[in-house]
Amino acid sequence: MKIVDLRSDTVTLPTPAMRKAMYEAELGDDVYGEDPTVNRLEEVSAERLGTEAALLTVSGTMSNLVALLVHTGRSDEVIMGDKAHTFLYEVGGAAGLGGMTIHTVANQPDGTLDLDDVEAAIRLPGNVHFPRTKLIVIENTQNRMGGTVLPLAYTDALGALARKHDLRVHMDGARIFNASVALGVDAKALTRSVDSVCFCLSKGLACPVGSVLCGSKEFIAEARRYRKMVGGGMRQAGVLAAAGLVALEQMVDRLADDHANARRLAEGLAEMPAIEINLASVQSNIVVFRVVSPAWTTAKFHAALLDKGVRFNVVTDRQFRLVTHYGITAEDVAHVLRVFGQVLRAAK
Ligand code: TLP
Repeated sequence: MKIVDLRSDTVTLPTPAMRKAMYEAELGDDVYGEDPTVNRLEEVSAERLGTEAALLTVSGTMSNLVALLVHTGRSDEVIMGDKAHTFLYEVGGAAGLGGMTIHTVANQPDGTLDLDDVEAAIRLPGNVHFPRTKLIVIENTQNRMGGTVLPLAYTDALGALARKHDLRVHMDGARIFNASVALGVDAKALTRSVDSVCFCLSKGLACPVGSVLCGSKEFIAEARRYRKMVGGGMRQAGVLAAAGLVALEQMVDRLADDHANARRLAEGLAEMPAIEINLASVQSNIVVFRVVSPAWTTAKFHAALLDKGVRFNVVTDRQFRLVTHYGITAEDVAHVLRVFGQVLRAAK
């Protein structure tokens, strides 16, 4: 049976060029700062995102945690969306390991945080009762809202608001290159108003492991200490960085194919009466939809598709997520739409 895996872009396998680069990578001990391939990836990443410095970490979760640790002190408050990955899916590390308070504001359907909501969430300084607000976290693209892309004018406006209140901004840019490709805007511009940003190598860019945290020289020097603290000091990590360098060179522009495939999927699903989908939210490689027909429960629908070889994730009750990526072709999309059609027709 043909299997099409749309659970996540994290399931991507490294390309032949990556495997070759990994095999041939020049290596050293990165905890001593001596791995030339890691050093090169960090330089190239900083250049791509317009920051002074960068740091290779194990995962997006580690990059976000380390960034939050650098930006805050004990009990300090961090404002983020109620649908932020860092709030929902990072095991509460900010509280559990960093002693931070998280103050959520509602993510809007387009993935943004309303600037008035953010301003209202900022604690008045000087009141002995309050934790201190230190940081705002935004996510681009916004995974849970369906891979929505934060526009440049928005990130600039949020940055200005943060500066007005002397706050820092961290961008969880796990899929920042998807945002850049979707908007046709250089990633540098999307990060010019934030103090730190991380992006993932191991999602749409198809690397086996890794995320890169970017920021000022002082920020990265501190981040390097916290990365060590949380056990993320890797040694001959150049084997991973080598794949990252290939990814930045060869795998960014092709994200447009993933976006086109997601669009096709979404448009096909929109024609099926049992399914409800907001086409406006499909802006990158993620498709979130609901099954509204009473003929189905969440578990029954999920199992029926899995049984036909189509893998995807449940988001919440009746809500599902499909993610396109390097391993998915236009033919796979056509196949998946045929299977959805068959399964839905059989339920009538
Ligand atoms: N997202 C994964 C799962 O954890 C849900 C996925 O399949 O989408 N920020 C964002 C916006 C993410 O989507 C993810 C991973 C992370 C951070 C964490 O990255 P990793 O998995 O490398 O720790």
